[in-house]
Amino acid sequence: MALQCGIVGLPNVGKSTLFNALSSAKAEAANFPFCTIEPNVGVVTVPDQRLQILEDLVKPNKLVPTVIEFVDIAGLVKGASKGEGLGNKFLANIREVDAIIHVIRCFQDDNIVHVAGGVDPVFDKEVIDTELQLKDLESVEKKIIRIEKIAKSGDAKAKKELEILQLFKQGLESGKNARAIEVEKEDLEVVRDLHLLTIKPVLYVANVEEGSILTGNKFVEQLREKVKEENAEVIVLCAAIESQIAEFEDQEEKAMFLSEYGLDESGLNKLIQAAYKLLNLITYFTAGVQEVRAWTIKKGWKAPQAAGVIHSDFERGFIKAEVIKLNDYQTFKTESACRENGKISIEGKEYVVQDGDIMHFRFNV
Ligand SMILES: Nc1nc2c(ncn2[C@@H]2O[C@H](COP(=O)(O)OP(=O)(O)O)[C@@H](O)[C@H]2O)c(=O)[nH]1
Ligand SMILES: [Mg+2]
Repeated sequence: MALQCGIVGLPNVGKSTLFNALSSAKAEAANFPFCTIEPNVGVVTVPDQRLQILEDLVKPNKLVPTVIEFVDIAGLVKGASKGEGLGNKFLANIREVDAIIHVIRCFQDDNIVHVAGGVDPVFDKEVIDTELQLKDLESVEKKIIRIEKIAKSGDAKAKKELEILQLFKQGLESGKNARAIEVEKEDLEVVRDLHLLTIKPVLYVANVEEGSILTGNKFVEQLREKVKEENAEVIVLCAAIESQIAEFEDQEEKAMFLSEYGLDESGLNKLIQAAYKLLNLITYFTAGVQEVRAWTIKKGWKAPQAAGVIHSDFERGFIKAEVIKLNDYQTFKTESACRENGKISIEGKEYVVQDGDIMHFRFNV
């Protein structure tokens, strides 16, 4: 179940540069898959050191990481919600993704035209937010018209729904993103079918010039100040440099290049991991000699549902799960040594799978 993150932003902010860097990032091992499914959709391996740890311990024939997908969504412009600049098509693309990576230009380069004149991250963010909000407003208003008719006939449920829809309408009209509108969790059901654009989780990428990767710059400060109340993550990177970093196949050379910029990790790695977290995903592992593999689930999933990611039979016929914690595996080296030392716990249907668990499912169908 590869979830998708859409790369969104004004034209000329570095979205495609970032997407291309993600697409060409040489995986850490040859058998890590990467492919571009469509010109603007890329499957990206989620970097995870724990896989290497398990590989060293288990020495499997195959190592399979987990992946997420990135979609390069063409630049939105002011007026997109009214169809400006192929706006409707791009907004439809955003509707399909699970989370939004909003790239914001924080680099000064006179050779590269800024659509609105000067570099102004706060203004840029607002342009995009407004277009998405207008589109959401349209969706909410359409549903209001529909529900109003039912509410008029005295339907209590419709009346309640109408109230909630009005809250969203007011919020959007006042310039709020849907994700910031405070309603009860169960009330969100009322707008679920609308697939609102501004309800999707978001993180910001501040695309800076190479001299500011470590320190940030005044534009980054402005952006941080602006998004403070959103609790959203801001990742500072230089897309141009990331595309160079992504080209290295030799890990030592790559590390040297990174260290020249004072980095211990590429911005892309940070971004991929942040995106994974943004999607509310965690990883569990299966570790056998045939294959050591990372599996993606949503945080909070119980063991049977988590097992279902491997095969629906595992969920249907779930009996129990044997769970080893990674640090126990590291301490005792093998599964049998973990067993002898009482480090395998037997868990039932109610067990909530934790990030990093090494799972073995017992099932019967
Ligand atoms: N100086 C500088 N230029 C960049 C950077 N990222 C992208 N660009 C340039 O900005 C222009 C637009 O980039 P592109 O990725 O196509 O932007 P998009 O329209 O958002 O997809 C290109 O000429 C890029 O080379 C960066 O980090 N620094
Ligand atoms: Mg582009």
